[in-house]
Amino acid sequence: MSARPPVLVDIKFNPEGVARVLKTAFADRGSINLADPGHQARDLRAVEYALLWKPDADLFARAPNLKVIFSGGAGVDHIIGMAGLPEIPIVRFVDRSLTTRMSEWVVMQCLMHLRGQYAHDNHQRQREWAKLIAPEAAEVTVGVMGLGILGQDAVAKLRVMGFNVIGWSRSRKQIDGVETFDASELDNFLARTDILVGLLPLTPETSGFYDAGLLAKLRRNGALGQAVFINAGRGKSQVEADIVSAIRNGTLGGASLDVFEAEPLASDSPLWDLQNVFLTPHDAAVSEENALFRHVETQIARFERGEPLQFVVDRAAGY
Ligand code: NDP
Ligand code: OXD
Repeated sequence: MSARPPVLVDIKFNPEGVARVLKTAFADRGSINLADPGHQARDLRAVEYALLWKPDADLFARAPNLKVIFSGGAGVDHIIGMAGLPEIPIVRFVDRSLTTRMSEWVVMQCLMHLRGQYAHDNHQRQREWAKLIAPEAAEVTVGVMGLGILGQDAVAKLRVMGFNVIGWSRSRKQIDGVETFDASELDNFLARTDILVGLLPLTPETSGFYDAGLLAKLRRNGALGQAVFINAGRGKSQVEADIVSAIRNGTLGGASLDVFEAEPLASDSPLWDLQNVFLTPHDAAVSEENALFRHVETQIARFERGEPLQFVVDRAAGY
């Protein structure tokens, strides 16, 4: 039996972690890691499987015989639209560890806004003993946009904390105890939402979506007395100039952003200095390498046994 071609890995994150875990991954076929200078000039023509995160622009020209593309993350906007993208399945990363991490981040941000954590941090720096009386979670409605793998898990965990949770997605979902809205009911959904949580993929429809017009439709007379915007989907879905204005003019009382129009966020962005705004560097839910490579191994094994791949992207929808 001829040797199996190695798996091509072109991942632009955590190069040390990727190199370390690759030593033991894909034991039956090996790998070509394009982050390794010794591999960069390798002939990729025989390669059948590629695991990619923000791949080089010429990758598909160099690897013309791919059978399946694996995304190094849950999102695929870094691949969709690339020149020369072949008409083959694209499998995104879906994994318990990633989902759990995202829900931890979402619940933490909602609780920080609920409990006035920004004000508490300031008081601590000033050595001030200042009690804050927060509403109960049940008095606050969190509206989750995107009810996919991540959105549905976040909804469940926000409910455990006692929040009133509602959800919005392209097609309506049935979730016990949660009022759901479809794409045509956007304004109703926004008018009921005190804290908006964005967990949408980046597609042509969601590009520049969180703008001044949308933020102005959020409820501002709820228990928090202000609307809050939280986004961990994709930064290009938000108009940062509008978020800055909305915070400054009181349309928003606070925000939490993990993703940005351009990453890393420029050091002169006004976002860094805004009151009641929490920023994290796109690490709400990182792809852990062991889990990622295991997932790719599992999917390759399924594919080679003739079973359907899981988590295949709908190319027409773009996610
Ligand atoms: P899924 O594909 O499982 O879910 C996407 C959800 O968004 C679906 O409910 C879908 O609706 C909805 N949606 C898509 N387009 C629209 C639209 N135009 N209008 C209304 N709803 C829409 O994705 P995941 O939950 O796994 O991940 C979501 C995103 O989170 C990723 O694409 C990625 O961008 C981001 N992400 C960010 C990370 C971070 O660390 N910050 C980590 C991982 C992911 P429907 O159900 O009807 O199809
Ligand atoms: C992802 C991400 O899409 O990390 O997985 O943003």
